[in-house]
Amino acid sequence: MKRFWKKGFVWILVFLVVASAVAVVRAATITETEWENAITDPGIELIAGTNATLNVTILTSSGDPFALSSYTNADQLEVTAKFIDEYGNALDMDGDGTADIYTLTNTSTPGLWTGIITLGNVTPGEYTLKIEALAKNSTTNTIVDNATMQLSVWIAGGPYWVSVADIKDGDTVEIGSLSFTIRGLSELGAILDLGNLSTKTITDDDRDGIFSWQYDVTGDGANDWIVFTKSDDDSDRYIMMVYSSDANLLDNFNLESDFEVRESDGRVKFTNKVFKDLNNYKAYVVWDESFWAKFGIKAVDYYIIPLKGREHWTEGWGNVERTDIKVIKRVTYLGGLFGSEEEVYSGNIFNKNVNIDDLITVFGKWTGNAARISSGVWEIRKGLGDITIPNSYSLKERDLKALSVSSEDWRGFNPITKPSGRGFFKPNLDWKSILGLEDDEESS
Ligand SMILES: [Ca+2]
Ligand SMILES: [Ca+2]
Repeated sequence: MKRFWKKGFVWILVFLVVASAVAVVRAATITETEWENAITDPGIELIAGTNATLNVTILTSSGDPFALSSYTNADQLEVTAKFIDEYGNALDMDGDGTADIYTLTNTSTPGLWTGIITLGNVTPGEYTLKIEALAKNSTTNTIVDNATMQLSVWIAGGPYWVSVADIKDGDTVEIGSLSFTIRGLSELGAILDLGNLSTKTITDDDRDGIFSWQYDVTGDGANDWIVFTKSDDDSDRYIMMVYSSDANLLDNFNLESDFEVRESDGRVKFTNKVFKDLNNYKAYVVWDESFWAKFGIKAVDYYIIPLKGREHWTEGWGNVERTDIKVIKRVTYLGGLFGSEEEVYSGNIFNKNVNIDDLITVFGKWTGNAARISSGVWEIRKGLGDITIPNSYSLKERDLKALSVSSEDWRGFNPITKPSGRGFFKPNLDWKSILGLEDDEESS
């Protein structure tokens, strides 16, 4: 929410700048910005250590392309970009101690200016980029025309990125050779207990709600970023993000060892179950093991199904956008002679305690991403979560394909291989679509 408002605020700022520019008699306008070598969906995101190209279209106050030929009273044009602090001062973005101002040059298209935005290993987070165009008269030493624009830009700490939801005091995190236990996590910062009486304290010095630690977690000699931030929703939960330039990050992240925990209410929690690993999607059948189910009298089974396709697994602008699943409830009587099926959940699970019938909880716990710079998006390669079920149920892990052809995962009949149903039980859901089988047919 906070970021939304910040983003909204920046847009209001942009609007005010544009509106005030219109009110002044002579003022140019920046009409369009376009990025190359950057993440552009769902917002502008630059990656530390990567050179992005910024293209800007500018019009003069009289609506002509921002070029010397458009002016009779100007002999000098200047277009610059800089990341600014809250006072409007340019920031040092490559760590050499000097503030950085990027110069844009005119392309062969009049009014289209271009420049390279280079970034060192700056702290990941939200930044404001100010673009400024000036037309000057060097004889009178005056500015005869000008335009400015401010953009909110997220700077990612590297092209590989892991997001972990609901990180809290007492959690132990293992990444590569690094292991730490989190203590005293609050808005002020956190203390990381590294073991052997050694601790690392990280604080939110600039009070932007994000605090981070630069450390080589992958052991390749290049520093990575461990970032903590409060989640965007009202849950008060914290998200931990780790950014790296090392692809091994996604494999080094040791949250994958799955284990079972008996909860205080008697239910069993299965942690770090894989929903997505590249193109391999895994469904979970929550199988009724009750007395009535075993004797085929009445069973209530649930199917937790990750949705296939990039549009269901998206991340960007410093947070997880979507990790989508569907949960189908299938009730059968007399071994499937009678029955019904119903979609009981459809949507995002990341950092969400999805409650199904007060029986099952699904929580999207972590994602592992890689930047696909050429297409301007992040790709969620891995998505894992926790599933909590009653002790009168068992959990079966199935590939979507295997589930669609198996007989042992369905009471009575498999609704994909037998869409006409059996007895008085006629399936009414589009199982092929739910399991993403149509996509397979199209692509094969
Ligand atoms: Ca610098
Ligand atoms: Ca590293």
